[in-house]
Amino acid sequence: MKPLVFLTKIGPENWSRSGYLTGREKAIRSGNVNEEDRYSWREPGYAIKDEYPVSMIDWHDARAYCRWLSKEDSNYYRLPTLEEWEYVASISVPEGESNEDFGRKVNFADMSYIKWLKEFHGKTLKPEKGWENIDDGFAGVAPVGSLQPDKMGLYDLRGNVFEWVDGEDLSGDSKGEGDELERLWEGEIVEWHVRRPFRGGAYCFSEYDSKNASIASLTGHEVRDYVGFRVLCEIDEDK
Ligand SMILES: [Ca+2]
Repeated sequence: MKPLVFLTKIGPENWSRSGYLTGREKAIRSGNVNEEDRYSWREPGYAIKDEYPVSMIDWHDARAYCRWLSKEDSNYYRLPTLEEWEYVASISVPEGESNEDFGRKVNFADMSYIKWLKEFHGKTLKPEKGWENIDDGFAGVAPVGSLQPDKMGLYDLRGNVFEWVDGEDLSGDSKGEGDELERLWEGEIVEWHVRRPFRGGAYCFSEYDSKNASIASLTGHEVRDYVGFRVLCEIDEDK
């Protein structure tokens, strides 16, 4: 079996090197989007920095990036499977860890976010008991590597932005809205209606989601400003 390495979350600089036009960008260029769909990875709704994790990338975009990267390099890159991601996540947070230690590693909707929500949106969100003093200083997305690594040495596996994983979300009604036809998209057949999973929590979700590495899903062409991805490298030792 080839050694597998979880790489860090992909950032805008990595992404832009691929020269790949995302599904959302194509839709914007065609002029066929609603006002609320005008956001893309270049303008997710906040000013991006190279150190941020990229977001507003759909599941098929993320896979296309992996294919591009595999051609650029002697190793093979892909999204982690759900099982691989779960296995790593199960080791990454030690049992009995204090809220303070967890807060040093994970960017979730802690006090920074709660204060920002109050100041800019007038919304009151009460922290859960025991989490009132947890504040990483990031109300929104944090540069990758700002916080401490987990037990596996990984940054942001939980929190900051969710991560796409390979597979289907079979937990509920797997039929999403939208085009149900299969289409050829960037070299692969796409079933648009199949819901694709992402995991791990995000800067705007509670500590519960990051603690539990929550799973959610979107259809393969949907994007969110709190969903990004990391790639898994299969190292070819023969090369
Ligand atoms: Ca935060």
